[in-house]
Parts: sequence; structure tokens; C-alpha cells
Amino acid sequence: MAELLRQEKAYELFKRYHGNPILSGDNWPYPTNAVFNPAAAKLNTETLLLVRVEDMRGFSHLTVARSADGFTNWEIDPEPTLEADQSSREEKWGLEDPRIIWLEEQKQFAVTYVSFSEGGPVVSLAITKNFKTFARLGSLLPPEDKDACLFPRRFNGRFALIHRPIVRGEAHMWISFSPDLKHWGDHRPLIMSRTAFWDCHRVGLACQPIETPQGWMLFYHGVRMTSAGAIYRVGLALLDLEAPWRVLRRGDEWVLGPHAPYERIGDVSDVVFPTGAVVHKETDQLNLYYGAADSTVAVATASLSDCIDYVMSCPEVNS
Ligand code: BMA
Repeated sequence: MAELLRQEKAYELFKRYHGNPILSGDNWPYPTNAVFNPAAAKLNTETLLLVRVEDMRGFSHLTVARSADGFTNWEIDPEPTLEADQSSREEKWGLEDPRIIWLEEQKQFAVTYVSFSEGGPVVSLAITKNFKTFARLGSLLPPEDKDACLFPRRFNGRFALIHRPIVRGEAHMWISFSPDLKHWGDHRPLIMSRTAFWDCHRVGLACQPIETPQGWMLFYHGVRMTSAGAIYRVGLALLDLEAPWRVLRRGDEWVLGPHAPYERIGDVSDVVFPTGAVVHKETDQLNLYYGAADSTVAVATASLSDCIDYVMSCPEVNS
């Protein structure tokens, strides 16, 4: 019974915005195939999305869209905001799936994104104050690696990065550490895919980690392969506040999965892929921005305190 009650709570956590999808290729100021998987941040009072835009070669770049309320009247940069550096072999086939975090010490935003190199996907880092000019710090770890985000502050003097290397064909989430954002080590497995569950084939970070008094709330995507293809859903875990390599809780069930028509049908069907969140502490509202079916951008809202209650009711993890 307790299991069923928790599943009901999980099911009711998020409400899809009635105006979804909020962004599609039709809104774009220049030709695109698809716009999806956006990073999100609050910039002054605005919501800023750094959207993955796929062109008609199948290569992606990143473009900023801004809105006062985070739902409507998006102002989109007239040209790509961050494009592959054609002189760099790491970025030969484009930039994908960014995540944004505010680095407290540097007083700058850190954008981690996937650079598609000839040798496979790698995680790269760029720093910016205004999303107009970027300092590119290059690739962080060898391929194949994706789904990365920094934490906003150091732990015992070191920066921490969640990422998702592919090893022996397996896709688990790892955490690594660095004294300077350049040299990474002390790599540790963090969240593993789980046999038989909805997240049995792959897991990877969703949006940036969200700091709460109980710990870091960690949304992640999980994949199950079926005879009809992969299904991408979203789950919730909680990491220790001062030792984020420790997983405290992890939900058994997903909290958001493909259900609406725009999530079920698209370039890649049955995909809900969050890559950004904005928290409005004053109203306890969490806006989760996601790519829907690798075609459009959608948003779902939740109460932050309900998410915390839910994750605190999830099974404890010994790690
Ligand atoms: C993942 C990433 C995402 C994509 C998802 C679903 O592996 O490549 O960019 O949205 O697959 O196709």
C-alpha cells in the first residue's frame, strides 16, 4: 500500500504547462529541424533558456531564448549564440544538451555541454556572465561522455562534476573532482542503471542539481529499451549536501514520462529529456524545462516542497 501511495505522489508531482510545447522550430528566427533539450537559468528577473537547435545537416548549436514569466513571449537570439568552433576537432559535429549552473566563487555561469568530436561525444565547459560572450575552457574528460553539470560550489576545496561516461556499453552516472576546473580525478560511480526497473538500460543527469536543506535534489533520465524502441523518463534522487558523492535516497518510480502527444511523437518518439530547471523560492515553484520527443521544448511545474517530501519518502540508499 505504501508503495502505491508513493507512486500516486510521484504521478501527481508535475503538471504540464497547458501551452506546451513552449518553443518549436516554427518560432525560430532562422531555419531549423528541431529545438529541444534546453539548459535553464535565471538572469536578472528573466528566465533564460539555452536551447539545443538542430540544423538541417543534423548538427546542433545553442541559442538563447528569454522570457519574463518563463512560459510565454520568448525572445530568441536572431543568430546562433554558441556554435561549434570549426577549428577545434572536439567540436566538429556540433554542440548538444547544455546545463547551466551559477558558480558562486567566480560570479559567472558555467555551461557544460556535449561537443561532438570525431572520436565521440565529450563534455566541454564554457564560462559566461551574460550569455553573449563566452570563455571556452575546452573538453574535460575523454569520450564517450555526456550529461554533465558542475555544482555551484567546492566541496573540501574541490569542484565536482556529475557526468555520464559510457563504459563497456553501460551508461551510469559518475562524479569527479577538480581543484581548478581543468584537471579532473577521483572518479566515482554515483547512480547506476537498475536491472528490471524503468531505468534499466541507461541513466544520465537531467537538469542541474538543486540545493535544498535536505540535500541536492537530482533529477535524472532513465532509459528502458523495448521492442518498439527506447523510452526516456525522469526520476528523482537526493545527494548529501556536503558529500554529494553519497546518494541518500532514490525513487523506485519515475516522476515524469512521455504521455502528452508532443512527448510521444516526434523525431525520437517517447522522450522526455529535462536539461534545465528554474526555482522560484518565493512561490515554492519549480519549472522543469525539457526536450519533448527530440523535437520541441516543453515545461512542467511542481512545488519544490512536494518534490522534497516525495524524495524523502523514497527508499534510503547505502552509498
Ligand atoms: C540521448 C541524448 C539526447 C537525446 C536522447 C533521446 O542519448 O543524445 O540528446 O535527446 O538521447 O534521443
